[in-house]
Parts: sequence; structure tokens; C-alpha cells
Amino acid sequence: MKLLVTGGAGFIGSNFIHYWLKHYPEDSIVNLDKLTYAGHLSSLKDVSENSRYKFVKGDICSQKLTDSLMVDVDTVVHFAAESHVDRSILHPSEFVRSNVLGTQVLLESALKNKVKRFHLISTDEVFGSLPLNSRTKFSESTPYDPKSPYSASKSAADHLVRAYFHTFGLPITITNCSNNFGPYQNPEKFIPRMITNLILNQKIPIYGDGKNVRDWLYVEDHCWAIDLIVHNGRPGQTYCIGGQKKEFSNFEIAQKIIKLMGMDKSMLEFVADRPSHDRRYAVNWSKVHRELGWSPAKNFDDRLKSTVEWYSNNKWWWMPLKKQAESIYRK
Ligand code: NAD
Ligand code: TDX
Repeated sequence: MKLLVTGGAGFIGSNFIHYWLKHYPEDSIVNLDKLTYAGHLSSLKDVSENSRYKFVKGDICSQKLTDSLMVDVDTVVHFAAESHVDRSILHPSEFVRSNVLGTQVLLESALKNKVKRFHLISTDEVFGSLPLNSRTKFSESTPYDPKSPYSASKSAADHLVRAYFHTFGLPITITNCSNNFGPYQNPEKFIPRMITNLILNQKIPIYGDGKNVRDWLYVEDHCWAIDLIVHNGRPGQTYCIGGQKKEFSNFEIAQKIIKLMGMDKSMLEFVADRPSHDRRYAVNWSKVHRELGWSPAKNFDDRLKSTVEWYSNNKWWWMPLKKQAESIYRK
């Protein structure tokens, strides 16, 4: 396969590029990334000299550029987006530009160049929020009900991608996945923020009452799900990907991290809540399990432990990003 990966210098995209080059020695990848504050070539240091990998710095909103890059690829895996909910509350317009317009520009190029598969990475946040203490989960048939400018922009992208399937027959697939965690995640996000704060002996801030629940998906498990869907998923279909068997609140996760790092509860601090803070996400991933045999390879506690180890052993990667990551929270 010849892949165009967008947003490959970000968290999930860089993990995906590592994964794909390792598992598919015949394939080549072009990585198109604008290198916003969230894109880091340091995440791709190990593969930068690989002859099957090429980096192009550029914007997915540039039709001329995306047209030219798609001439020679058969598969598009589209990660590029503004991805941070807190930032979307401060600056919504960039979310509409990259997440909505950027996706439509890519779809146009994919159609012109007759790509064999256009895969969009979307989020479970498009489905809104679930009540605490309920057993309900998001699935492929859950109605859209986005609550933040981020999730609204991702919803619009999902609708556009499906419209290109119905209207023009473009062979698309979409994954709506839950919260990812693992190596190379920006320290502005919850799990890496907690770990890196503790390494620096700083308190860890919990929004509101700490009872909010997320469905945590280890990034490598997510890459495997995308792999299965890009190869064997049915065109036009959406697949929900989640990682959790047992649910944990943000407070419980913070306590697990504190324990893994040998610290005590005095490092926890409750702070003001995020506006319109979605209460609970939970994903029913039975479709991808049933059709393609996917399930998370290890349990959450093992994955959390290896994530703590990765951040402890790779300060060179996150330390230069930490100051900027924290500055967003002072606004
Ligand atoms: P990220 O913020 O770490 O990386 C995004 C990447 O996209 C960056 O490298 C950035 O430079 C690039 N980018 C942004 N705008 C661009 C543009 N206009 N042109 C070219 N490149 C651009 O994001 P992530 O956490 O890796 O998320 C990847 C995708 O997965 C996103 O679409 C996000 O909505 C989705 N997603 C993420 C999570 C999660 O937990 N991280 C969960 C569900 C879905
Ligand atoms: O300091 C914090 N304290 C805190 O309590 C931060 C940064 C977050 N939180 C809470 C808010 C959420 O309930 O932790 C939870 C996770 O927060 P984020 O890491 O910001 O993720 P979330 O808002 O859930 O969105 C993420 O998952 C879905 C990704 O950033 C999105 O790109 C993805 O679509």
C-alpha cells in the first residue's frame, strides 16, 4: 500500500506511522502535517531516515498540495485535526478550519485521484455525554449530540465523509474512538499532564468533582483497530473503538497514577470545572470485535504502568513541551 497519513506528527498519527512501518515492510507512507503546536518531528525521530517514509510540511486546507500528494497514493488515513477540547473553548475558529474545511479539501483530492480507501479518525465525543451510573454506551447507531466546538467540528467532518460515500461513491470508513493514551501524547492532555506534573513534583489538577468518566484506549490497540478496518472494514461503515472493560472516574485514575509513582493524595488538587464538561463516555466496540476480531490486547492497569514508565524514561521528548502545555491553562 501507498499511504497518505495526515497529522502524522501528532500523538496518534506518530504512533500509527511507527506501527505501520513495523508491520508492513512493503508499504510506504507520506506524512502531511502542518506542525502546529501539537505536531512534533521528535516523535518520528526513529523513522526519519527510513526510505519508505517521507515527511511533507503543509496544510490539509491547501487543495493544490493535497491534489499533488494524492496522485501517488492508494490509501488515506486522516488524523490531522485540532484535537484539544480546552483549546476549542478558547479558539473555536481554527477547529472549524482544520477539522471541517480541511477534511472536505482532502475528500475532494481523494475523489479526483480515485483513492481505494479514505479512512477518517473521529471521536466518541460526537455522541455527546452519557449519565453517570448508567450502563448505556455509545455505539454506531447513537445519534450525534456534540457539546463542544471541538466535537461539533468533528461531527461535521464525519457527516461530510459519509456524504462523499453516499453522493460520489468514495470508499470511506470512519472510526469513532474513545480517549487514547500512551507514548508521545502532548502533556496538555489528562494522563500525560498528571504523570509529568508528578515527575516535576507539581500537584495534579482534577476538574470539578473528579467523577467524570472516560473510556481509555491504549494508542497501540487503536492502531491495530485502524489496520484491521483499513484492510478489511466495509466501505461506507463506521466502527466504534473503545478500550475499557471496567470504568474509572478521573479521580480514580489520578489515584492510580499517584500510587504507581509512589506519591500520596496530597498531590491531588480539585480545580474549577471545564464549561460544558461531558460527564461520561463509554463505547460499545462489539461491531469491530464481531466483524474483524479486534479487542484490546492488555488491561488498563498494565497499559497505565507502561505509560508512566515511558514518560519517566523519555523526559527529552516532553520536557520541551511542558511549559507551553501549562500556559494554555493560565488563560
Ligand atoms: P494531536 O493534536 O496530537 O495531533 C494533531 C496533528 O494534526 C498535529 O501533528 C498537527 O500539527 C496536525 N494538524 C492540525 N491541523 C492541521 C492542518 N490544518 N494541516 C495539517 N496538519 C494539521 O491529535 P491526536 O490526539 O493525535 O488526534 C488525532 C486524531 O484523532 C484527531 O482527528 C482527533 O480528533 C482524533 N481523536 C483523538 C483522540 C485522543 O484521545 N487523542 C480520541 C478520539 C479521536
Ligand atoms: O488537567 C486536567 N484535569 C482534568 O480533570 C485535564 C487536562 C483534563 N481533566 C479531565 C477532563 C476530562 O474529563 O480529564 C478528562 C480527559 O480530558 P482530556 O485529556 O482533555 O480529554 P477529553 O476532553 O476527554 O478529549 C480527548 O478524548 C477525546 C481528546 O483530547 C480528544 O481529541 C478526543 O476526541
